[in-house]
Amino acid sequence: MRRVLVLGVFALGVLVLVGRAIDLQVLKQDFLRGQGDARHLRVVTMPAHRGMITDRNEQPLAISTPVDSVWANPRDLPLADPRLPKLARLLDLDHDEMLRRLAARETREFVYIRRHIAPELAAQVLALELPGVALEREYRRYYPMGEVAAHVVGFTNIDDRGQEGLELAYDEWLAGVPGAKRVIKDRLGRVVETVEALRAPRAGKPLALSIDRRIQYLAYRELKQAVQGGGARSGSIVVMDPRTGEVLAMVNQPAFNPNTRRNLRGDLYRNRGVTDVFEPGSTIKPFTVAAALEAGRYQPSSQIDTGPGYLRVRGHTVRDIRNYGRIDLATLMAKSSNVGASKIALSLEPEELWSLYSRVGFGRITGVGYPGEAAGVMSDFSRWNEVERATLAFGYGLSVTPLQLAQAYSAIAADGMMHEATFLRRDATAPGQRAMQPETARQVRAMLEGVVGTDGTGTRAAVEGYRVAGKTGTVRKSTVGGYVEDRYIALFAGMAPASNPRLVVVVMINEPGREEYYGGHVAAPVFREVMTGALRLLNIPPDDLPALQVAQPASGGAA
Ligand code: 59J
Repeated sequence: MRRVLVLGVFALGVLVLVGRAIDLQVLKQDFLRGQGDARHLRVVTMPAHRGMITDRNEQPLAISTPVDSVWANPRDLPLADPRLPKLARLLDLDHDEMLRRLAARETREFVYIRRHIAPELAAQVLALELPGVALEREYRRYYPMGEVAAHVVGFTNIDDRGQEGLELAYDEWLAGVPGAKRVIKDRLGRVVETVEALRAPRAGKPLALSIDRRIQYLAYRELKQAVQGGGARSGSIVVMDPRTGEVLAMVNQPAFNPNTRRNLRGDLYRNRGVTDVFEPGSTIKPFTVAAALEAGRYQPSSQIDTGPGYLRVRGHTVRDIRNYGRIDLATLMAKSSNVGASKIALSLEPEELWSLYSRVGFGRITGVGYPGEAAGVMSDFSRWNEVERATLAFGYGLSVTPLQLAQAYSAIAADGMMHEATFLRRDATAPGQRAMQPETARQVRAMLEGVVGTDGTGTRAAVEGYRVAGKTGTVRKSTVGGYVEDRYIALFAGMAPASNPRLVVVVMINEPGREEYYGGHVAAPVFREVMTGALRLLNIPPDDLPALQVAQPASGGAA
């Protein structure tokens, strides 16, 4: 009985509410609307200016410029108004289509007709004096470097919110907070008077990136030429300051223009430098050798017998392209002996190798704060069998991003200190973490100079006047069925000036053309061009003056 009573009271309440709603929405609608028209008191939002993104020297990479958006209150706009076709023509819209949109939203009070038009055009729209048609001030994002910095910077959507890249990662910082004011509008929807400012817009903050736009452009140009000119599938370049971890340039191919985006596909706008992983192959050998030196059981002069050019490990064969016989660690590096690297790894405790790889950042994200960053894969040493220990030593069975590789090479460049990678300008030098002993880093660096020397695999990476240390890699790509014969990744990772490295450059070319696919042939020359230009742009003094003096008489004529 009690339940029936309670339900009855509820039902009555609902009935009353429904009745009131009908009363307001249907019966008194005209009255209320009339009241609204008479006062036309409205709260409008004031967009906040989105912070500018600049390179490290305050050069603009993303700027917000004021634009106008045309909107209508369909309740105030008679669709038969003879000025509507004119409006459609002005805004380059299909007249019938525009009417359909308005008719479909006739009960709303706010419908965009066309967004982001130039102020001059907006003035012509206003001059039509169409009832219920008004303008709204908005900001449009413009990217002065276009394609060149597109992957790093990312982009916003039409509502000025970050969608990709750093625009997304730092959206809150950049966006600011929109303001609000109470205004009186006339019948045309124009603001006649501001009654009160409820909240001033708080402008977004500017963001200074670590990128140097000159080096960014240089890397872009060289990569585009290498990938498009060489018929490669894709590619990435990372330029890093090893003393701070700052990314000075990051470019990818294919690319896209963030100012004219249409039918954007993920494979165009993906920032491969941080999202795509690959097996590092021989570019990992410096870290295998570093682990050996750190273990205390090897010296740079230690001899390793790589004969007869292959090594059988539990039914698996590790191969070199030639039989190098007994060689020291420098020769192992210069010739890139897989057998030598495997023998070293098998003589170490698995944890010793894992620990060094881990200290230089493999298997975990860099912390650069980029959306979608990949961590790569490195399994725990407790599960490594002998075959894995051997192949991990020359870069198979783990995966890395180009950014991780640059960060790891930076540890060799910075005498063993590793600084977390960043896309933001670092005004004070971060302390960094020790990845290896200073002596180890210097010894490995000396060996890497041999790679670029006359008998190494990386001679095409040499830069006149500078000592260059680096490593080539030619990696067969793996598929579900195993490693394939005809698809490769060509790599070069290196640093200069080797006596006191200021720059680390990683070049990754994915699936180069059929004829030329070795890292030493495809990636090393790109490294040389980028490194040469960047050293010059940063006024970094040469450290190989004897070579410079020999070169001068030849180019300068009689001395
Ligand atoms: C190679 C591999 C695949 C994976 C071999 C490249 C292995 C291997 C199973 C044959 C091309 C090729 C785990 S070679 O990077 O040794 O950069 O200038 O892809 O060996 O065992 O036709 N690099 N590359 N190996 N796999 N598995 C050399 C070397 C390297 C060079 C040249 C020639 C390979 C000097 C690679 C370079 O250092």
